[in-house]
Amino acid sequence: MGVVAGVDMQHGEIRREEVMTHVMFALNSAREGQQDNLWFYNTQLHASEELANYIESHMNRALQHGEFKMFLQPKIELKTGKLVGAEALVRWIKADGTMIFPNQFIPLFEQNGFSVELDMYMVEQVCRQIRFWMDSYGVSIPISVNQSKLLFYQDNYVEKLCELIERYQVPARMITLEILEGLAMEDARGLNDRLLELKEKGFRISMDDFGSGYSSFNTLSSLDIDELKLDRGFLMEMHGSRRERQQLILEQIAQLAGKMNITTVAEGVETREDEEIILQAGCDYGQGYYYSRPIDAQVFTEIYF
Ligand code: G
Ligand code: MN
Repeated sequence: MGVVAGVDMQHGEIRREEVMTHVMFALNSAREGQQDNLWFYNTQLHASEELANYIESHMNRALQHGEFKMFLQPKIELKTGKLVGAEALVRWIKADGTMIFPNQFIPLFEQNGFSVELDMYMVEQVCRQIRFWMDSYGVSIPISVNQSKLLFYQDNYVEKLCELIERYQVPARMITLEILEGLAMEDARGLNDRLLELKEKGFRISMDDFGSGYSSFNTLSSLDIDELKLDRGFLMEMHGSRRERQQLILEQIAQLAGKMNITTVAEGVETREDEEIILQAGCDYGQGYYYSRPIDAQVFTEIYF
């Protein structure tokens, strides 16, 4: 099948070299996208390529210069309304104050392997924060941190984590490691061995975004996890004719988890009605905009400590 590339001239005066760049770009895109053999250069396509280039050529420097900031989002106990923990979420804030969104850089970092470094950096920030709270207020709350599946293929992963909690003198039980259930599909037994090792050291394990992809109850039976985070999709589907069924499913999952000594956290609680739904369903904790957006760690401290 032939490839036809064209240049959309609507963007005004384009110099000749630029036209060539755009044609080459359109050709490349056409070759990459098998399904579509007619491609026009468009500015959006170019912009996303440029952003990807920027991200990959600046990520190391950004890490060194502290441009990756830890934001915290509270986790609330539904029965009491009390703060019981927080989730650490990374934000890339450039020197000029503008932000690059996680959905723009995380997928790239998963591809180029940078997630390994960034995630360990975040664990370190979490340790620092817990230490700071303990020193300044005599109390602390546990923090959850997202862990890329790439980490589980690193031989020294557990050692590195232990080194960090040792350095900051933070009890392992104050740290919850959030993993995605997709990991279990690849090698459930290998993964569970790792999880058991981590649990033996005292870390808590949480399964993130449960119910979002090809979830399977097998993961629940084969993995020794402490917490289930129910994907916000559950709450998003909670309307109209689907509502009763969704409510039933949520209830059953919460009940099953409870019987397995697994706590449940509902994600994406945005309204009072959402909270009512998850409380009815028997979930233990809630997280979402209804309580707070992820906020700068310092602001979080001012509000909650
Ligand atoms: O995959 P994980 O659950 O770790 O991702 C959390 C993401 O969801 C964060 O980027 C956070 O900003 C976002 N988030 C947190 N609470 C809410 C919410 O109530 N509604 C929506 N739409 N997004 C949320
Ligand atoms: Mn998470």
